[in-house]
Amino acid sequence: QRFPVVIVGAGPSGLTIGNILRAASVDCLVLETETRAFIEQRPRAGVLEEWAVRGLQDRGLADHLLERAQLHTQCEFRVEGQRHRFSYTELTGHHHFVYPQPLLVTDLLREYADVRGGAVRFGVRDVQLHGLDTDRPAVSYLDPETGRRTLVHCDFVAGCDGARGVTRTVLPQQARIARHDYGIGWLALLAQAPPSSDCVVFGIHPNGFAGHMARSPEVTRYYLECPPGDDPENWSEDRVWAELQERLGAADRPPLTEGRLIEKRVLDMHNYVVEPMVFGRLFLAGDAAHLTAPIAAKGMNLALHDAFLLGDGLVAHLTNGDDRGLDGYSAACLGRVWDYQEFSQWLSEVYHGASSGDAYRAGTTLARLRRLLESPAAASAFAEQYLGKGSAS
Ligand code: RFL
Repeated sequence: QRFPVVIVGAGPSGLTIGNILRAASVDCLVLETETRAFIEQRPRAGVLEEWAVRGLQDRGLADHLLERAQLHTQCEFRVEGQRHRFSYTELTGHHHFVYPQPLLVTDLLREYADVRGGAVRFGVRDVQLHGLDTDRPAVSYLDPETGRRTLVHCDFVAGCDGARGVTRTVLPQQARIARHDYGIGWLALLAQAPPSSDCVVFGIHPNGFAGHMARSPEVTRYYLECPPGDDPENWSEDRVWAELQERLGAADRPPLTEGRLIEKRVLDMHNYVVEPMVFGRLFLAGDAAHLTAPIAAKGMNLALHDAFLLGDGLVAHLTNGDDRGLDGYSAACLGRVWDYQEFSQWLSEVYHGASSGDAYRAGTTLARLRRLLESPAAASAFAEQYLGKGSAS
């Protein structure tokens, strides 16, 4: 078999690249370890930045999203029982879109496979990459039906297989992977309960950070800071709701609306960045290349930014022999990646300083938050970073 491009991973980055290639009639094959039903339901992100939605829209990939996404215009910090609203749209004229990741993946997959005729194999096992430093690379995998190894020749491999994938592991020794460990955990929860606020709420509390994010009228995402590596079984429904009520409590608001927990997992908060994002004919995109803990809700946005640049770069090379996009790919992605990494670190201190057990850090954290709420210059700098850099390039 031969395809100009093999895309490893059917997440937001891989499927966006596949759609861009198919729109230009470039053939490609997407390889995915999970089933279609599984990836169409896997809950994860939900916050999309305006430039990212515009980038999807420009490529004909946002019709459903624009019909169904909610617009978010403000967020709220809760500290010591007080509520502090931060209206970023009032300040900047820009907003966030909230659209659950499984819906976006479903839209992208339908468009890719069912409308644009893209090839995809689900349930593949033991994906291996070959000859990446030659101009005749290949990818092989175990076919789930026959159990036989299938070899696919290609010109390029897009490594879009996320944080636990295989493509990052084949990088040569000299590739630089910069890592940062926050030393904290977040218990990530999905509750079968309507949102308890019309916006994202951040609870800054000595017991630890807590977050509230609407996902749909029936489902709400919550986060609770916990020790890294904590066992989700330590968190009974009663304990979860008691901590959420305490950390997100506000004197002038009724208690949160409780509901059954449908997801409960501990995320160890860490980040990494692979530099450069290219090795021979392998181009990494999304979480395969860089992870940002969900502190600032940036991961899916970065994955889409990479996908736009890589999809467009591959099309330019394969249809016009124009190499500029591919040559500049890594540097163009990494500018935004490092910008978002820095913002995540800054925001992490706001969220976690008060519960660090260190009175000095708690003091500076609260000063940071006060400045953000009181100084117009600090507020507009925060709004700009929270909403993400403007261009969809
Ligand atoms: P994905 O989505 O992980 O997709 C990778 C795909 O590759 C498959 N795969 C393989 N396929 C073939 N061969 C292999 N060897 C393979 N190994 C893995 C996987 O099954 C999967 O289908 O990566 P992609 O496309 O780079 O997209 C990245 C985003 O998914 C990620 O950054 C976000 O989910 C991060 N994130 C958030 N980002 C936001 O922008 N806003 C948010 O509000 C937000 N909230 C979150 C999040 C991530 C979370 N978790 C679970 C880490 C909330 C959570 C809880």
